[in-house]
Amino acid sequence: MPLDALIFDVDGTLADTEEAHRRAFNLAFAQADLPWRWSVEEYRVLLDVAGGKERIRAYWSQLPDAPGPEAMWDRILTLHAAKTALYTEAVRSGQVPLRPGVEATLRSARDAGITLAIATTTSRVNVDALFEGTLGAGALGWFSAICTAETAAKKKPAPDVYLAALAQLGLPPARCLAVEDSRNGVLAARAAGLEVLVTENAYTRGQDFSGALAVLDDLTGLHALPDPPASMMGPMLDATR
Ligand code: XBP
Ligand code: MG
Repeated sequence: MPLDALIFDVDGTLADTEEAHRRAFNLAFAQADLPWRWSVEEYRVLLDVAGGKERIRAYWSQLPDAPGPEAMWDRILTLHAAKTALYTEAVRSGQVPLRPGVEATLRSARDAGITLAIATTTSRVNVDALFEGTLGAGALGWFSAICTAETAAKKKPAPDVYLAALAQLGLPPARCLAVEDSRNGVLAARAAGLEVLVTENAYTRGQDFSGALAVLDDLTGLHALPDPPASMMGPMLDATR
C-alpha cells in the first residue's frame, strides 16, 4: 500500500539530541546544588524511562534521601524547567545538527506529496528549538501534526502520542510509517498499529527492535531498504533517484 504519511520521533531520530539533554540535566543539577551527575553509561540506562521529568523521578526514587511523591514532583518541575531552558538555549544556537539523511528524507517526502508529522515525548519548546537551530523555524510548517509531551500525558512506550498524531492527520495507521530510534518508540508505534523503521544511534544501538520493519544506521540508507518498507516509500524514493 502506498504511503500517505511519515511520522517522525524527534530525540535520537531527527538529531542526536540525547547528549545535549544529558548535559542540560547535569547543568541543572549543578545549578540546584545537587550532587547528581549522569554519566553516558548511566544515562543510557535512564533512557528506558521516556520523558525528562519521569526520568528524574525514576532516578531520585531509588536514592536514600528521596522525599515523598508530592514534594518530589514539585522539585522535579523546577529542575526540569531549568533543564529545558539550558537545553533549548544550546539546541537553538545550532549545537546539534540533524542526523545524516534527515533533511533529504523530509524534502523528498514533501516532493512526493507525502504528509509529514511528529510524535515525540519531548516538550514542544524543545522541538521548536531544534528546528530553529537547524532548518529554521519555517520548517515546522512542513509538519501537518506536531504531537509532543503536551499532547499526550502517557509517554512512550504507550501509543498515545502516535494515536494523537493519527487522529490529527485523519489517517489510518496502515497508510503511515513511523520513524524511530528506540525500543520504547518501536513499542509505542506498534501499539498504535503502525509499521516502524528504526534509525539506531549510539544510545540505542543493541536495543531489542523486534517488530520493526528494518533497522538502519541512519536515513542515508533508504534506497537499500528491504520490501516493505521500500514499496511503501516507492514514490518518495523515486523522487530522490
Ligand atoms: C526521548 C525522551 C525525551 C528527552 C527529554 O524519547 O525521552 O524525554 O530525553 O525531553 P523519544 P524532556 O525520542 O522516544 O520521544 O526533558 O522534554 O522530557
Ligand atoms: Mg527517540
